[in-house]
Amino acid sequence: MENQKKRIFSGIQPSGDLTLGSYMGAIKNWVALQDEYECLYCIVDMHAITVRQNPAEMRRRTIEQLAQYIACGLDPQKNIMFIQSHVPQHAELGWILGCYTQFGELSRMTQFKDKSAKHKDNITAGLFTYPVLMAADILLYQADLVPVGADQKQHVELCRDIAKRFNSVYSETFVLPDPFIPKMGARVMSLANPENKMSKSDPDGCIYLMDKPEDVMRKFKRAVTDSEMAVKFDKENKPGISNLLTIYCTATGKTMEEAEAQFAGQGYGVFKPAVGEAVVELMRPIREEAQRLLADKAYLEGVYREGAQHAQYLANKTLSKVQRKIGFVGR
Ligand code: ATP
Ligand code: LTN
Repeated sequence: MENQKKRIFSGIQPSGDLTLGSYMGAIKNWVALQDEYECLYCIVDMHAITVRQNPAEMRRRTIEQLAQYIACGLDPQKNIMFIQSHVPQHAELGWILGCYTQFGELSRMTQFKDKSAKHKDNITAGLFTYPVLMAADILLYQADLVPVGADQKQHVELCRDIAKRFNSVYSETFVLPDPFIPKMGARVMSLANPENKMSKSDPDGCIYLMDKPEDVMRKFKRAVTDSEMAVKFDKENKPGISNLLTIYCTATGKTMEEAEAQFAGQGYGVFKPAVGEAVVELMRPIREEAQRLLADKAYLEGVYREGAQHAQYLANKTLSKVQRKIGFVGR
């Protein structure tokens, strides 16, 4: 990490199995950017516990998620891959940054509003301060770029505001990060309910990266569309078809014009299975490689242990600078 490359940080919560949404919105771009940047890719288990998790399931998913990161094409030799809770500096900086974040700012976060509406019986302080921990994740590593889906843009903007505020009080300390949001695939919608984002904690209409081909095909054949016949991109009036077209283009690399031309005059009965097949082919090598990697737990353990060590080294540099600036006595 001693060269001049710009830095990337991103993470995904082990709150459910990885989905086609997290692949197209985030991981696909992580893979594309891994040569150009120094990258840290994290499994953010501390974020996941902001809503109740089953402990055994979360442990399983955390390891599987690492295997899936690698299977998607992230090279452990090139990238630092680690588990958030293995680097306690995240929590320490998170506390400090919380003292530079306004209650009002956190109250305006749409993810908090959505999730607190969904988990009415468990609206914890952790759910509320979630974006502060996310800011700590990013700022600890002085990341320049944060590749995420569109839903996370607001959190990255808040992170920037917190960093600016801290810098203006104590002099230049943090790099201001930019979100990196893909032009296509930034917001994959649910197949069952195309008005909603495809979300791993909402199994209805969700494609999981590890789904078997027959399940993927079944979900695509059942995807909610409309009562017309035309395979045309029109987000307002044809949200289901527009979502399927976006998935098809992202999976195959075709442009929207090419896809529309390919399916012109054909019914949904031809189009839907074609999208399913494109996704099956996209996911097949990922699923097979993830299964192969999962058979070698010692290898995966080596990757996350080494990742945490490397991450701690980098995190400590920022954390000690911050502690000194705010007036903590050195240890
Ligand atoms: P949860 O339902 O537990 O909140 P999630 O399915 O929304 O989880 P996250 O872990 O929050 O997934 O997101 C992982 C990454 O994938 C983030 O960068 C997020 O923006 C992106 N992402 C998640 N869902 C989608 C989607 N449907 N379309 C595009 N990007 C997505
Ligand atoms: N909030 C993100 C996950 C996340 C993240 C991060 C993403 C936690 N910390 C730092 C980018 C950078 C989400 O996807 N729900």
